[in-house]
Amino acid sequence: MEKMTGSEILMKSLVEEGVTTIFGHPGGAILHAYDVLIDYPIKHVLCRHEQVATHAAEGYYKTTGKPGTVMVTSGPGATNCVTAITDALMDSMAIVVLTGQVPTAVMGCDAFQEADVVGTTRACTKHNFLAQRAEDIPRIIKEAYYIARSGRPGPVLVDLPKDALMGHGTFQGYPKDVSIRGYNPQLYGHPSQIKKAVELIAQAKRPVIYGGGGIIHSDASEELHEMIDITQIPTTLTLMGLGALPTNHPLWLGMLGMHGTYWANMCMVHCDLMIAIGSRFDDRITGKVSEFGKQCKIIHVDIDPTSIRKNVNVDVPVVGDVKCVLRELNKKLRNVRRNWAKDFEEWYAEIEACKIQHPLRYEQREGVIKPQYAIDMILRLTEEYDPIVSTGVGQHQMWAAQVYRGRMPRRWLTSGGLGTMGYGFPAALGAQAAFPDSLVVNIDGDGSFQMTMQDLCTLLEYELPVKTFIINNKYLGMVRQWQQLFYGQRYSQVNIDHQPDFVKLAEAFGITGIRIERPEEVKAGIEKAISTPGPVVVDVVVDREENCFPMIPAGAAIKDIIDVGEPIPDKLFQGWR
Ligand SMILES: Cc1ncc(C[n+]2csc(CCOP(=O)(O)OP(=O)(O)O)c2C)c(N)n1
Repeated sequence: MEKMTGSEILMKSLVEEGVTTIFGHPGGAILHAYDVLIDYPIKHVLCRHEQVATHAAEGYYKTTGKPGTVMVTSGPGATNCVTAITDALMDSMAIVVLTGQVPTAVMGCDAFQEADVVGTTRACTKHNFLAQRAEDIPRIIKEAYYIARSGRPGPVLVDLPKDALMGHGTFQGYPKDVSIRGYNPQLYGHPSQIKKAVELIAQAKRPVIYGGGGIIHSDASEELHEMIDITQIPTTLTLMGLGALPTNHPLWLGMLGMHGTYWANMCMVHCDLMIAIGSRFDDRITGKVSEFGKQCKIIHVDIDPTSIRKNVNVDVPVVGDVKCVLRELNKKLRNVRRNWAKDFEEWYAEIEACKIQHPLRYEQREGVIKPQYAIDMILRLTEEYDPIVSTGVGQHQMWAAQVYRGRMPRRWLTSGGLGTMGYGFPAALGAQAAFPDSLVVNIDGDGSFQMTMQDLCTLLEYELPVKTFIINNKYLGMVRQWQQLFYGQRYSQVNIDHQPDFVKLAEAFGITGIRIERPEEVKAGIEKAISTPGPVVVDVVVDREENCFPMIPAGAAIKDIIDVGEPIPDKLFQGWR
């Protein structure tokens, strides 16, 4: 049996695991692994910040379905990943983060660049490991990837002390199987729960399907289509679920939630059955929980048993992988004798009326570019390329989600659970590294972009032709909107009109920069960005004070949704006016 250093064992294990790309940034404690990396067939993308590397790994995972890998040094390298690791946990992203650590002998001694990374990330990883000896590494790596991608996907961290990397151990081969005591994600729904679910669906008069990111994670969009084909039930998706159903599907209701479509939200209020699939009843969806789903029965399909009845009481929980459960459900639903579409005629008519009364709308007048117009045009003009679209966090994100035109899963990258500004650009970078020939479009905010824009270098170095469109309102727009609506227009620390000249900034990085300032320039500017080879940054200067509607104010019930141009009811000011 071969003796090798821990670093060699690590690289061999990663290759065996099928890892072909690592996003990372080197440093003292992880130096040895970086030295060995050179000799292995793994592409390394050197990001300029560890948060970027980690979001990039999320983008890689979301677009490929294969866990993303990150490698960073101890202390500051590892702590710089924490925001993105938390982001990955909240959005169920399978990533494996390999962190260097000081030698075991000095751990706990305030050694240079020491941080208790296992302790720090306990609450923000699905699981974490400390690999104390070289020979533990293959088992730990195998388990790390297995845990990251199985069940409800999530981030796993492996802390690698320097002596474990530099020390020698016997490599007994990479394990073929994994068995982790107490960890057995359940794939198939319980037959009696499936039966109950089918009974409820068969009787429903006003049902709605509310799908989430779980559909994407379990590659179940085909099964979802099938369910809709059989039952003809109108379907809405959460921010994380976008792409699971083509947005031109006749039963597609648009996104639901705080800034979802008026009619999708109304369906949640007026339905008699809610079929939640791979979604977790986030507060951005439920609004005031005590008012949520009072009028209807609820079926909840989820692989994570701990998410069942966490926020909302449900009538029929089905624990299992969304794909497996939908297959089982579809098999049974096929046998239900019912004229579905006919039975739902009244329900469809009601939804249609609501849609006509409360459409998504904005008015593009002369002079100044409406952000919705710019975003709509970006998505329209890129549609034919079947682009991968990422966003930052804020108003631009919500507008992009409202008019998202994706027809396929794994093409939409956005930070849902944690809402991390600075996510869009690195996620796009990671996706482009996975799909160098795809069109990757990052719709960003001027505030969000400034959080991670240093990695423009990385695009150039690795020939990643990401097209970034900054929807530039010179404000932390979403916060300004809340201050305007709920804090009596007292704007506090939201003005960011002191900002770099984004065109010059791009040029300083060796990248094409384009500015679009007038409505009539929008179309040509976007087309130029798409046709220009290589990475491009487009500064789209938009109306500063546009607000994002519809909106369910935080803590309000869904029925209190505010549409475009409607006055904000007094009770929502909570005394601040
Ligand atoms: C890291 C981080 N810090 C703070 C926030 C709070 N926050 C949410 S939206 C927002 C403003 C976003 O501004 P910008 O990126 O310019 O987008 P806009 O809303 O103007 O479209 C802020 C500060 C956040 N979500 N993430």
